[in-house]
Amino acid sequence: MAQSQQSCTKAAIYTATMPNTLAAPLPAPQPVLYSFRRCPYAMRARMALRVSGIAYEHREVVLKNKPAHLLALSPKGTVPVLWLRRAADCKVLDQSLDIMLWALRQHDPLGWLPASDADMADALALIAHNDGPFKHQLDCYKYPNRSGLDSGAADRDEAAVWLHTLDARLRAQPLLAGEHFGLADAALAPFVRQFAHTDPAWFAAQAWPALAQWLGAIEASELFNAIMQKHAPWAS
Ligand SMILES: N[C@@H](CCC(=O)N[C@@H](CS)C(=O)NCC(=O)O)C(=O)O
Repeated sequence: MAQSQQSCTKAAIYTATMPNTLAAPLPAPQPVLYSFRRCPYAMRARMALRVSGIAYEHREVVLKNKPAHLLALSPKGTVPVLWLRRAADCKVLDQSLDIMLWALRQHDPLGWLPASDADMADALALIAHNDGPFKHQLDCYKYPNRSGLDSGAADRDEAAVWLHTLDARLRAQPLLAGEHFGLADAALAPFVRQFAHTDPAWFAAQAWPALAQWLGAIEASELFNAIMQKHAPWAS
C-alpha cells in the first residue's frame, strides 16, 4: 500500500472507531495544508483555497526539517501538500495546480475557473510554460552558482522574452485570464513576483508597464496579503 493511502486509512479508522453515542455527528475534519510561506507553488495553492472559502488547517513547514507526516503523505517532499482527511474522500494532493483545481471545483465564488474548454487550455498552456521553461530560467537567474553559471543574465534575458508576451497580453486585456482575475493570474503571479524581486531595479527599468502594474496590483491586494501572513513552524 502506498504511504499516502496508509496514512489516510489510519485516519479513516480513527474516525470510524470514535464512540457513536454522541447525539450529533462529528464534524468532518478540515483538510490540512502543508505549506511554506515563500514558496510560489504554495502561494498559488493558498490563494485558491482562500478564494474558495474552504477552511483548512495550515501547517507551516521548515524545508530543512520536514515533518515525518508530510513525507509519509508525499515522499517526494515538496510543498504544498493538501491532505483531504475526510473519511469518505481521503486523499493527498501534492501538486499545487491540483490543489488549486480541487479547491475551485468545490467552490468558485469569483469565477476563477476558465469558463470554456478553450479558456482552460489557454490557462494550462500559460501555467505549463511558467512551471517549465520560465521556472528553470528563474532558478538559473536567481541562483546561477547552483547551475554552475557565473551569471544569471542570459537566463534572465530569455525569461524576459516570455514576460514581454505577458505584457502584450495585459495591454490587450486587464488580466491574464481576460476581464476577471482567474486561475492563470493566481498561478503565475508568485513566480513573476519572484523574478521581479531578484533585481527590483532591473525589473522596474524594463518596458513592460502592463506587467508591472498587474504584479503591483496583485501584491497590494487583500488576498495576497492575507495568504502571506506569517505562521509559526508546525510542531509535529
Ligand atoms: N510541482 C510541485 C513543485 C513544488 C516545489 O518544488 N516546492 C518547493 C518549494 S518552492 C519544495 O518543496 N522543494 C523541496 C525542498 O526545497 O526541499 C508543485 O506544483 O507543487
